Amino acid sequence: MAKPRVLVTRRWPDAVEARLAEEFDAVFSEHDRPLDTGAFREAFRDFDAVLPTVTDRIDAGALDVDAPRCRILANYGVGFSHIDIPAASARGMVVTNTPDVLSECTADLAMTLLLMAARRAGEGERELRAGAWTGWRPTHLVGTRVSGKTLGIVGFGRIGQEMARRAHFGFGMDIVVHNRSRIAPETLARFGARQAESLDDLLPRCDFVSLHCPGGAENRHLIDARRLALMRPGAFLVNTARGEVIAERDLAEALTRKTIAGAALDVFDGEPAIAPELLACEGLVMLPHLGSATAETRNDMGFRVLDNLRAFFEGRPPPDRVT
Ligand code: 8YV
Repeated sequence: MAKPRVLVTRRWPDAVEARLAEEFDAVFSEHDRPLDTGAFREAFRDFDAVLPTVTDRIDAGALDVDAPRCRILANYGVGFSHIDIPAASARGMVVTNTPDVLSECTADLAMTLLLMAARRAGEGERELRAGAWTGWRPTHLVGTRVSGKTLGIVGFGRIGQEMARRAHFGFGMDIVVHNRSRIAPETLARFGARQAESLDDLLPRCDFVSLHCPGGAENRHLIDARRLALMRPGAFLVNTARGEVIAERDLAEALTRKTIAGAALDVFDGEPAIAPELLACEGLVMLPHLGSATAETRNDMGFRVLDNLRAFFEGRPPPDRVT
């Protein structure tokens, strides 16, 4: 039997590409750039599987293909708000993702961002590299203590729980969570956490707020001017989830007016373009979507995609089906 024809839209780690090439008739992106609508339509006609990433916007237009050959979109990443799931389902395509394997590294990065913002690490490094450091003094780049403070976690899935573990056991933080469904008391107890009645109830109680909810239409601008105004004046906001969860203009305004103390972002609405308002915020910490960017995790994500493909083409249910 011919091997399934598989399109990999970006370059993946060598070990994963080698395995894909062994097990499938795999075609790897020539240019390592996001595909456009036309390229996707062609791919859905020519391939049995397409393996996209967060940079591939697969909307109803891209999926507007009669009788596509493609039967599975095996996404390299846990978030899938870049794929129009109902449109993919209507074309008979299964969608899978890569949960679990990136939870720890993404939580590590969220903790890094939280610490960088609180301790003004980005400002300090920029000052030093600019040759502007004049030496130690008691009032120089004084930040905010992290240990023992209250952390609000928005979205208490796998990544949110790993964040809670780090913050509670590593930094003695008090954890409050907001989640769209009720979290079992024994799960909360594992992280010394309690669940807030609502997001509006959580925000005023926290010194730090870290976002770990999905993106997409349902959470677009979940953090807007009204909710930023509910945060404490000394509070910090951290986002390793999706850029669209924050109304970026409102955040820039809150930072400029100092109605909150700071923020740290790994994801942006419309990335890789960064809103000029954000770039103008001197104390804002920004990283280029590095949440899962470790060699170990990027390999594990790839092998997780392989598990899903193998199961699908052997007629078994793919373990990480999202539809
Ligand atoms: C991934 C992410 O690296 O998995 C996700 O949802 O945000 C990132 O950490 C990226 O999405 C790869 O597609």
